[in-house]
Amino acid sequence: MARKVVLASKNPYKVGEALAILGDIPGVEWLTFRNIALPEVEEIGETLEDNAILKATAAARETGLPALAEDTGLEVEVLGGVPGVRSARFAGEGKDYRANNEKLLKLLSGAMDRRARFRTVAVLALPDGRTWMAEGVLAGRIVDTPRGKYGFGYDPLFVPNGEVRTLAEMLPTEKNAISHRRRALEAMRPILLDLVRGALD
Ligand code: ITT
Repeated sequence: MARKVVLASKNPYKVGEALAILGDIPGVEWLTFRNIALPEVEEIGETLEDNAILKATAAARETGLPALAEDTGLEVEVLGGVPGVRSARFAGEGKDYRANNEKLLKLLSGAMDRRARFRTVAVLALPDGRTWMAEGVLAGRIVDTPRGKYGFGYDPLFVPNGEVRTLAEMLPTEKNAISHRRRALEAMRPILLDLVRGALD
């Protein structure tokens, strides 16, 4: 019988990417916000690590099932790591991607140093309180004007190192092959395989 694992994110873009990355694990039945009620979690942590733990442990506790959550931030070098843990509400509450991008471009106008990185911290939590954590980083730079129609959030502004296209100009399969999210979630694969074969019971 397949093991149910909760994907504890309310962001449909993130859920789509996570399923494209980990959806192939045999023996795991993923439950998402579409078919299970997720707890309201205030993301009050000061770090991505804190918020990922808050989301995963709350979901595992409330559902009684293993839960995987992640928190992601865009860390801009010249801004000292901002927006970082505040990436979702950079321009205020409401997660308006366009307003966030405009605010970032304004802060960076005239800046020569455009280096930035996406950082994802993933946490798998079991209902008994055990947790596992992994990080994934994608380094790149911020362009002057948004480009591309794929992805979400800051993707139209971010060009990974070694690329000329923004993440939003890359096909979803191309983004998912190299992304911060892929790197963090892929590190969870061995633990999920252990879970499926009963090694964590
Ligand atoms: P959950 O907490 O429910 O998972 P969320 O959207 O609140 O969803 P985060 O707290 O991790 O997720 O917010 C991170 C924000 O950073 C998100 O709203 C986007 O603006 C941005 N972001 C995250 N991953 C991204 C990616 O792969 N590409 C571009 N922007 C991203």
